[in-house]
Amino acid sequence: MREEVVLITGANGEIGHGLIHYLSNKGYPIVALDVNPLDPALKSEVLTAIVGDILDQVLLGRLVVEHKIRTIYHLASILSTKAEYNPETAHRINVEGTLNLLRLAVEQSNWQGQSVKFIYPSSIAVYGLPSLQAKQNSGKLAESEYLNPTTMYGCNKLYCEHLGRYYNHYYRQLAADSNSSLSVDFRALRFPGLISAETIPTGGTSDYGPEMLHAAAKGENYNCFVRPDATLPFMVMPDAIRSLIMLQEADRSRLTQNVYNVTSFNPDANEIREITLKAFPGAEINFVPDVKRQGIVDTWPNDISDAAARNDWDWHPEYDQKRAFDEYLIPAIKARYHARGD
Ligand code: AKB
Repeated sequence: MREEVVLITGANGEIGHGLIHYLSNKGYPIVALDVNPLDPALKSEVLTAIVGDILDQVLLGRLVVEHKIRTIYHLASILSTKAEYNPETAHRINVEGTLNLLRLAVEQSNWQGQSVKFIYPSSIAVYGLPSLQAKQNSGKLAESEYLNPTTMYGCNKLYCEHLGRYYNHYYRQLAADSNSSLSVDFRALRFPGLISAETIPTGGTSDYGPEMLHAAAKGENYNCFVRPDATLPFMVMPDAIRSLIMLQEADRSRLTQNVYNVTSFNPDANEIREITLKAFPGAEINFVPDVKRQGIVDTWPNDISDAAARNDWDWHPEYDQKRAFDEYLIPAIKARYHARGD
């Protein structure tokens, strides 16, 4: 009999790192898929590491045959800033790639005669506020507000939320009509900017938070690409991983929606600079705003409401701003670069 596995796409990314550590500690067999060879540090934690593209239908077909995939964490995507350099390529990877994985979930469900869970990280990029004034006055945005994304990445994420909802509904209906158990159980989280002590993101627009801290710890000067007053919601990686697991484990009958906001704290860029300077007094951090990246941040919300997640599956972040920096980010980042001798 084929072993039941968890499939993680985009396994090499920063969420992938945290998720692989977590799931492998819990004893889950993991099939890790990424376009680049898996970080050697993760190799011993997965059952199989596959180098390949989510647009490669043959590769995905092979996955269906070779593994019994019970849960898919589809993390692979091109982030917001990078997507603007080549929007059509981003669309192919972010949208067609997601569609391929949804189809894989259907085929797996068909083989197994049971539902396959599809966990999808969406983003605050799905929001698009019309002006800075609206951003400042809109408070905590609920899932249904201001869904007018201005970036290709935001459009892709919003559309894929809808695709997931469609697959949920279509196959549930089909299963009911044909008395089968074929179904895709799609669940999405809208993440704020994420900050990890272990990895630095690439190609995102909320990257100034993690980049500032990591640069200071390495003794490098940092030019922050947004204004001091730029504000976004953030969360640290341990909470992001917890939220993915909690949503995956949540009782389906309690879920009132397919997409849930999760968040923790929402500092402006100057606050992150102040905290960083306190931890690394010699650091040099200047503000050199980039018009395009600042323009993206100006359309994303200052804060989002995670009330539905709190209500439906008892979500709450374990790290507020103080705890995130004092107990996780600063000690772990110091230890990391100290150990490497930077
Ligand atoms: C990005 O900046 O593109 C991501 C995100 C907020 O989804 N970090």
